[in-house]
Amino acid sequence: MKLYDFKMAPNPRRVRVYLAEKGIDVEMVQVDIPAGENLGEEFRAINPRSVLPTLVLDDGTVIDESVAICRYFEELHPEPPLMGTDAKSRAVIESAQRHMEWDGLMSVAEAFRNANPAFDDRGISGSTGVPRIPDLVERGRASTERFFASLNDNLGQSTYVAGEDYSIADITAFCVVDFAKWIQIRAGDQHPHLKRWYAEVSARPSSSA
Ligand SMILES: N[C@@H](CCC(=O)N[C@@H](CS)C(=O)NCC(=O)O)C(=O)O
Repeated sequence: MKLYDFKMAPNPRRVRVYLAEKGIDVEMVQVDIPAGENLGEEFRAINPRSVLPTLVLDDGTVIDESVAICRYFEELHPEPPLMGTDAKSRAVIESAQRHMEWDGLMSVAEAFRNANPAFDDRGISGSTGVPRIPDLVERGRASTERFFASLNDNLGQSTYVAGEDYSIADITAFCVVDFAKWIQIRAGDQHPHLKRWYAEVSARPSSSA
């Protein structure tokens, strides 16, 4: 089994943090996104979508969505549970994790990619042919600010993003909050609950994965 990874990118980081929380070791192969290695022939033969992370199982099966990769390991290594333990907790955690992804990760990515000339012909991750739209930068920044406010409210109601237990929703949120530093958006005094939570999750050993 091999996990194609890129240390600097937020989606691969979600999977690395998840694996660290579980104590699972997987062989990793670095694919340099800024250098365009994910767009080269060699990686495209493995994954024509050109995205990371990509997990390749020993039988050749390719899984290239972060949460699907985590789901695969969750089934094989249920302890400690990071995706819920029964119908209700699984649904609540999945819902919260999607909020972190759609409202948070996509917003930061929109502001980051559309501001960066390196992505001129790669406005959306994956292969080329999708123009960057600089006008979307402000929209991405506004929706990131909205996300920070709503995450702060969420964390005013519960210890963790999806309730009283640490879960994959916290992993996505943590990676989003760090990714937002790339667009110079950080938690401030108006986000006391977010700051309390961030201090705790960033002290976990998995945060350096
Ligand atoms: N929905 C995918 C998104 C994967 C994704 O967009 N990965 C980025 C890195 S964070 C990527 O591979 N980008 C390649 C590129 O921009 O060329 C997931 O959750 O894993």
